[in-house]
Amino acid sequence: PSAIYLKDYKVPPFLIDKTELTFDLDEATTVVTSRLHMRRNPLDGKSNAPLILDGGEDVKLIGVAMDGYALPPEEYQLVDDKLIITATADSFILTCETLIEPQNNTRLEGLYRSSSMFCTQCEAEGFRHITYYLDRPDVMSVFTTTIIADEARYPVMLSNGNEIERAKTDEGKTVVVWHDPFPKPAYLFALVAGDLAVKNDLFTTQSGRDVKLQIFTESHNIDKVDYAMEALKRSMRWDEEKYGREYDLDIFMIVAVDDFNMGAMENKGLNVFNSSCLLASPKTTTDDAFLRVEAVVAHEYFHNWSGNRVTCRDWFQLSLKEGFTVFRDQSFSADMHSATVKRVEDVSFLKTAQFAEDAGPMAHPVRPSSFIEISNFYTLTVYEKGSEIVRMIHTLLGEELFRKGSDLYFERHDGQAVTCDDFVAAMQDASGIDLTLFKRWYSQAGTPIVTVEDTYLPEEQRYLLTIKQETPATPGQPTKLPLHIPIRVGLLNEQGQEIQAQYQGEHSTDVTLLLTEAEQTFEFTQVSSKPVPSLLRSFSAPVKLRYNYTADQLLLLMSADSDGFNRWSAAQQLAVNELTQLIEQASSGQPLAIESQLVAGLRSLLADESLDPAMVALILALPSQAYLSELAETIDPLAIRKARQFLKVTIANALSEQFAQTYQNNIITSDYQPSAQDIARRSLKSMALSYWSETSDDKVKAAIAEQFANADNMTDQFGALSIAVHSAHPDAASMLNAFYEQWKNEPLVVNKWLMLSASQDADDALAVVEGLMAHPSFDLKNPNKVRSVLGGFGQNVAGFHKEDGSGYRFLADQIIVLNKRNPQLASRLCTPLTRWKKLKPELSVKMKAELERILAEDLSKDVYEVVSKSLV
Ligand code: B3K
Ligand code: ZN
Repeated sequence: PSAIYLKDYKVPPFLIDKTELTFDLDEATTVVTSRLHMRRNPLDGKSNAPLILDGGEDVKLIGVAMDGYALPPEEYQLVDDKLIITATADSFILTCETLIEPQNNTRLEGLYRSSSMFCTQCEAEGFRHITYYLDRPDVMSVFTTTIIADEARYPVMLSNGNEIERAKTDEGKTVVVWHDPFPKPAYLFALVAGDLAVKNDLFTTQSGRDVKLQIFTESHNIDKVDYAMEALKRSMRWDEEKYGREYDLDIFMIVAVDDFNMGAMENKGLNVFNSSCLLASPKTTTDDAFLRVEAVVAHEYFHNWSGNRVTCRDWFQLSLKEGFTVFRDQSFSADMHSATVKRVEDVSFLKTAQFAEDAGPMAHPVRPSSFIEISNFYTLTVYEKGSEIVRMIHTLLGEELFRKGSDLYFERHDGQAVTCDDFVAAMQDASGIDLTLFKRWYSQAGTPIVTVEDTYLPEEQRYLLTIKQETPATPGQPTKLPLHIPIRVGLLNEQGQEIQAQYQGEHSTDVTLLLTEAEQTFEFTQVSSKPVPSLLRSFSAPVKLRYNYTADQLLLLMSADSDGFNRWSAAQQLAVNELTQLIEQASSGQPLAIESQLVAGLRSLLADESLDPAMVALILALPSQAYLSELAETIDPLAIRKARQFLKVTIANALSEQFAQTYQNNIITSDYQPSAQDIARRSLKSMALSYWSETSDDKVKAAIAEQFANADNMTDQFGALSIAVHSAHPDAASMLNAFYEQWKNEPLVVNKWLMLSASQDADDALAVVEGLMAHPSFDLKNPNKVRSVLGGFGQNVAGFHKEDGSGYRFLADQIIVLNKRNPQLASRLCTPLTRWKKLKPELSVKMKAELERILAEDLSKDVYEVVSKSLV
């Protein structure tokens, strides 16, 4: 397989003004007929370029005609899944008839079956598995879709836009015609047919238009869509208020499907969702999952403008729509709940997972310059770091100018397929702020390391911050240039009060320093006492900050910083410092011992009743195994686990009574609500229980069992179960069984059971996981199930990282099995193996050997790209 490059971009030689599709759906073969109204692209300039249409090995061509003339075989060629026609007029109608077999489509790209329905997934290049087409985002066309099916089995037949016709064929089949007036690329096409239940609602837009809202699911799930419907309406209102964006069609539909490769898809007017990101009910859904449903509904809805009305010119520009839309959904969730909590969660995820990606063999810029398989570039870098870039623009411009910039962007490019440069240009033109240097963030991979040193000059009352930046080399980018980095800073005195210093002639307690060079010194004046700097407030840039804080300074920031984010950040740093010592001890076989300063900080934290319980819970959460692995020079998984466990037990024993009390104080007696306040209290309650479970207090075992048995909601029930499993509660095994028996008819709950079961610490962990894959509830065709078991196993530190390499071998075996069946899923599963270079040598060689074994197989492009790049 070979790479394609951004620098080779050329405009399409042909355009498709109108696309008319007819699907004759059937269990055995589906016939797709397309009528494409095509013409040569005037911007291409060449008058004789051949017409080259994209197809797939699973698409069987029956016939092709031009302006009604059926082309004989010598007038076209089929080469490498492409249909090539050499002689064409300047404008013509191309008709193609193809046969596909959705029931055999295990890749879940193109048209496929999930349970008893037909559904589609076309982004990025799935449409070519339906029919021959110019399957690229800069070819935008007006679609009319005719669906023919047996109404008894497929009473619901949906596509993009509005339903314009419904009739019967002579054979008694039903024909439904949909028309979408907005030109769109093929990746936004969707079709769904099935026997589905629907929930209807209505939204009145700011200009007074009524939009019909519909959510479709299999009938047994229709009682779980109310929350998503409300979230949709909140999203629609928010986009009007925050961005001035109104919905544009008369109908907006969402369909839930069980077999789906990712979270959801923003097809125009017809979003298709993984049921795990749509269905929610108190008894079956945890708080986290409620919040995720709300965020994903919002994200897909927001794409209607950032993605659909203005789309990407080519797939290298993916972050144009994804980074911006993630920023939009993060801001929405922040407005709906607590902004600080949301920021901490997002940053914690970024620093754990995106930083690891950016430091590994698959590191790439937010706008990659090449790829082998685009599906591999739906990454944390494109999404999450992409969102951080938009957030930095927001920080540099301020709320008002940012809005002017987004207004200009939507107005200027409505109906177009554009680039990340176009986005930045609109922001720059609307604000007058020069973003030329800033654009390096799009093209340079790797996480910058920002090192801060300070000097206080008491006689002159001056305070100097010297800040250096350096970005480590990444694959293909050995040298790096300085970036434009906004660093929000506040200064605290030794009592923890904010210092009103002068910076550039102005008094402020919170300034944004603009770092643009490799090294710069920033000067504050009228600084009356030696400050403790609060650096990178709200995580104003996606960088690794280095400043030698003392434990006392961190304790001060943790208890007194006016920036809530930095209070969390200080606690994390303190915990990281202590864990680093412990990890070293564990790695070198010493007995573990620590004089923990963190304990004192956490004691006052638990005593402070003015704090948001959700923030207290976040501050109590020790840096994760994954985050500590990211920070480590060399990863010793078991040493990290041991160190975390040791610190957790130390804290638990020191504060045992406080945890017991905090647990009691946060029991909610009223009915379950997924509201910010209640979610916050449940999260603190669960955190307290988790610490408390590490003590020898004999009351805690009963508390866990009682919460498990009597919970009226999944958050509490599953919370108790997880704590029981991870603290080796004597009833853990019977609780796991009871949980399965109770929920075996709810696949999304069974997934949680699979994940937890796969993650449990046991001598025979691998056998347990193999057992799960043979369990009647498991299904290799269902990506959620595969991810639950293998994802759970990935968190099973002792099982996955077993010295004999059996954990790695097992994962590699699964990747090999899935490689051909579902390349996208298989490729995602490779991620843990791509970290082999950082593992301690004994494990590293074993992991590498598994990658080599995979590489020796006949691989899909997806898996080939990740595995071969990881071995370089
Ligand atoms: N745009 C889709 C992702 C499609 C992934 C294709 N491999 C979902 C989203 O980001 O909203
Ligand atoms: Zn998206």
